[in-house]
Amino acid sequence: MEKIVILTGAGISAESGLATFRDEGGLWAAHRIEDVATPEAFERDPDLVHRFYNARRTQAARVAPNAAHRALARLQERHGGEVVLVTQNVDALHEAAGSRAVMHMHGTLAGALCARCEARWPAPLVMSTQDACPVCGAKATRPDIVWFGEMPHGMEAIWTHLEEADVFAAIGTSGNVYPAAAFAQHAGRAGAHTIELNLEASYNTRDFAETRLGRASQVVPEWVGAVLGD
Ligand code: BV8
Repeated sequence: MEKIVILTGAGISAESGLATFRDEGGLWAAHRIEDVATPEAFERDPDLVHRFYNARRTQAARVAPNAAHRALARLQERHGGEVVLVTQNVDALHEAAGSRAVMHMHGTLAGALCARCEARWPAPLVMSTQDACPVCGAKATRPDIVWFGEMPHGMEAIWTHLEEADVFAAIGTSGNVYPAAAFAQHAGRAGAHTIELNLEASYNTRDFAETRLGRASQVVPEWVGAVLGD
């Protein structure tokens, strides 16, 4: 049976009520990346960075998965071949929809990390510079999120999955951020059929053999239905 590798981005969570990054009124309209999503930003103003992620963590706790998340969980459940789900998203909506083994390449809002000893633990809803690391006691706790200039998680395994994929689908991502934006080309070169499911053609739309435009809650269940033949 076909091995399917999927990459999701902020667009799959948009209809659940979470802001994307680069759309109208998106996160980068309200904050500059340099001020809230880089290690230098955290060095410079950790309170501002904590405020940015506390707001997103609180918002993410309030929303529910939509039909697109549920369709991917159904695909994982019902497809005879391997389905690998990689997400750039830091929310937990794939898990809430029943997906398993989700690879959060950019980290998660649910995780906390010690900038001193690299210990990890479940993040409280509100994090602050006054929190002490439960392992080393340093007041150096940060969101367990991959910022710009930091290495995304699981890259070795992801490149191998892409080389083994028969189908690679990118869902709700603008194709602006690397290395995720290079996945379609990498999978295509290794022989995968590449498909983008998005509200509008992504920045790297030329890397895809097939494009299905529309809202994720529409096009993802349709695509999953076609794959499962039901
Ligand atoms: C690294 C966590 C190296 C934070 C994020 C120049 C050229 C190439 C690369 C670079 C360069 N300069 C710098 C770089 C590297 C940099 C990069 O790519 N920069 C870009 C801006 C040029 N990348 C990095 O720094 C990465 N690390 O390269 O490390 C290294 C090597 C060795 C050792 C150490 C380090 C790290 C990147 C990760 C950064 N962290 N997020 C947070 O979440 O707060 S990235 C951030 O953008 C999010 O994670 C998100 O996943 C990602 C991409 O955004 P999208 O998910 O695509 O969202 P976006 O809003 O852009 O698009 C939404 C899409 O949905 C749109 O297409 C829209 O049409 C669609 N949509 C909207 N509504 C719907 C919909 N679709 C369907 N239905 C709807 N209803």
